[in-house]
Amino acid sequence: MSLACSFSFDLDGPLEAEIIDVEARNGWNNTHVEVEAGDLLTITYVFGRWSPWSGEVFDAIGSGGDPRCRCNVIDGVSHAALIGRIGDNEPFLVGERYHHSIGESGILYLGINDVDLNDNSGYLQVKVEVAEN
Ligand SMILES: [Ca+2]
Repeated sequence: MSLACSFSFDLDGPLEAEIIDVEARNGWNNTHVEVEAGDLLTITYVFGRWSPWSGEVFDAIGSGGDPRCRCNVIDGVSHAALIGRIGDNEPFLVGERYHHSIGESGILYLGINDVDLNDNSGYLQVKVEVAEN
């Protein structure tokens, strides 16, 4: 029996991967990851808990609750969920995993779906991977 030893990984381009802490108190955390339109962006929740108010903690899915609450950055999305934004473009839900080809170029920001940051605490650790097209 012989094993073929010529693996050929035909990736579309270099893969950049970073582990980033997203602080609940910071609003939009600058990941310093720059993406370009057409890149395949993958954001994966690794671990951590954060709190949008004292007394309760959540992960990247957030608290659920009333999605129409005025406390949210993105209406209709779980309060305290992990959200993202590229440059000054419209924010989007990340949750536990985001995996899409993106249509915008700029710096990636990550944050909590919460407009009142003063009573927040904790952080989530996430993995950000960018595959260039
Ligand atoms: Ca809050």
